[in-house]
Amino acid sequence: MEDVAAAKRRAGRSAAATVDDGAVVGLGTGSTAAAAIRALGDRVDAGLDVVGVPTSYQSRTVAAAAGIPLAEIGDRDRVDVAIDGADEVAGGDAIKGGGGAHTKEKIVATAADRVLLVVDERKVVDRLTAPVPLAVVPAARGTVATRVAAMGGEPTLRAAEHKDGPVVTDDGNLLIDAAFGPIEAPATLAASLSEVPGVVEHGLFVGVADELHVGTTDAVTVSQL
Ligand code: A5P
Repeated sequence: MEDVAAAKRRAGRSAAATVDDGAVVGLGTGSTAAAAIRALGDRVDAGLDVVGVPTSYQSRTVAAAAGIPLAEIGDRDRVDVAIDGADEVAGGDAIKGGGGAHTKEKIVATAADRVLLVVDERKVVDRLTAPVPLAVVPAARGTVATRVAAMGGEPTLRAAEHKDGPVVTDDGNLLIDAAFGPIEAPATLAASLSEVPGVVEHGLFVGVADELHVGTTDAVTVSQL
């Protein structure tokens, strides 16, 4: 586990090192994005001038503790660079939303000139296979589950771990994890999921990322996507 944590820190530091002075930086959610945020905070301590745009309660908290000046995406129309983690990455596509923050993560990433994904090597796969998180309006939880099943998926309402009942996102939505097995055509599935009434956002990020920073136990590899 310590190896994985070190790999995440390496990926985070690598992405944070590319941020230019004066940049507006989208701050992703999750443990690897948090490593990047802390590394960016170290650069702010050393004099870097940036504004961070958080994607969740968690990233706002980590960034504030790291001393990064913050703005809200609702007050911005663009971002210079977004740094975020992923649950799986295959080529230029990713599945996000393991932390339930993919709606705001997608808003921020698609407003960014450059999107850097930071992952440890376990996340890199040949084909996306993980369940696709869906942020769902609470009243649509039944109808969305039915539509997912009709599309050949297996829907699971995400249960909270330290609360009875479901996870409720920062935006007040529920999460349905939709398992489709290996995804042959991510863009086609993404388009279909976007059409389901009550789905606020799905966790397929198709062609959104520009650069991938993969941390291993002793190195980082950076590739253009
Ligand atoms: C948050 O909703 C997610 O998109 C995360 O970015 C993703 O789950 C990766 O998190 P870890 O870096 O903690 O694995």
